[in-house]
Amino acid sequence: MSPQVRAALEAGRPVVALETSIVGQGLPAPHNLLAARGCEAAIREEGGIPATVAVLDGRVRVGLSDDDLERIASGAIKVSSRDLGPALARGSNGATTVAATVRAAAMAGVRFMATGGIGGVHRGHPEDQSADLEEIARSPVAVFCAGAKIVLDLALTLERLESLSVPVLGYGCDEFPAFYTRRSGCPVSARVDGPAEAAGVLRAVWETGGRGAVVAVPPPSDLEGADQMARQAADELGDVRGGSVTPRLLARMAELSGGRSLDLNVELVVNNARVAAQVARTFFG
Ligand code: PSU
Ligand code: MN
Repeated sequence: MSPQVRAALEAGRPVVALETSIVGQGLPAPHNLLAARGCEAAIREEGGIPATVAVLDGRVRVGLSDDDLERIASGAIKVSSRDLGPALARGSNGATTVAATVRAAAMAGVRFMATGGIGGVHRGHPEDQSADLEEIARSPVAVFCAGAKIVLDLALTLERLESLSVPVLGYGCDEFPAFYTRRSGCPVSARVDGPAEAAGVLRAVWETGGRGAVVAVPPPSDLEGADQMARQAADELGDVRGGSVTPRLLARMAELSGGRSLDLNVELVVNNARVAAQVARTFFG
């Protein structure tokens, strides 16, 4: 843990964890570092402390310097929760997914985390389910996101979260956002309006034995034609499977949208970090 994160946790200040797979794999330069630095700045503006997570030189790190961030941007393997052991033992540099990040956050005692979109059940390949879902169910961390990427099967993803007993809280919305669009047609399990209600609901979730929760924040704007582009990107994937599916789909969405998906991706992840910090501040206030 960085000294700042440790001191903030000891003082009961609002700490918000951030993932780095978005830096290492999800977004190309310069959007990746813009997103990471934008999230950290938004959390600080709201009076919070950012705790960006990665594996560096085989150590799980909670709270990165800007040099550390640049090392992740310049080349790191994708580390989901099951990859933590091998990455540590081999001394790797790793960019952590939501799954690995919530695990690290839980180990450090951080309760709030922000990302762009969580992983989920892939369209047409329901056997490809992100470890994000199980790991959120296990870790007492609230994950702020703009839903799950539109390239996923949202209805099946929500079914899995229901089976795993993970509350899906719509932040000022009744529908689960679809990352590039505000509406998906799929209902959330409960709606929360504003930081006070969100903080109160999370407190009650944790007091009644709940562990992880998803807080779904609608993206600031909609990407025109996102649904069509997502279908095309998924259709074109062919035999690609496993961990490279998500980065490939995101890259194809960027091409098909002429780069607009990248700008929206940066905007929405920074927005999620800001909302997470506002809720964390209310929670600890
Ligand atoms: N969604 C994005 N960008 C990303 C990811 C999701 O818009 O970079 C990353 C997150 O780190 C998420 C991971 O945890 O992809 C899910 O990958 P997989 O499906 O392999 O579990
Ligand atoms: Mn996957």
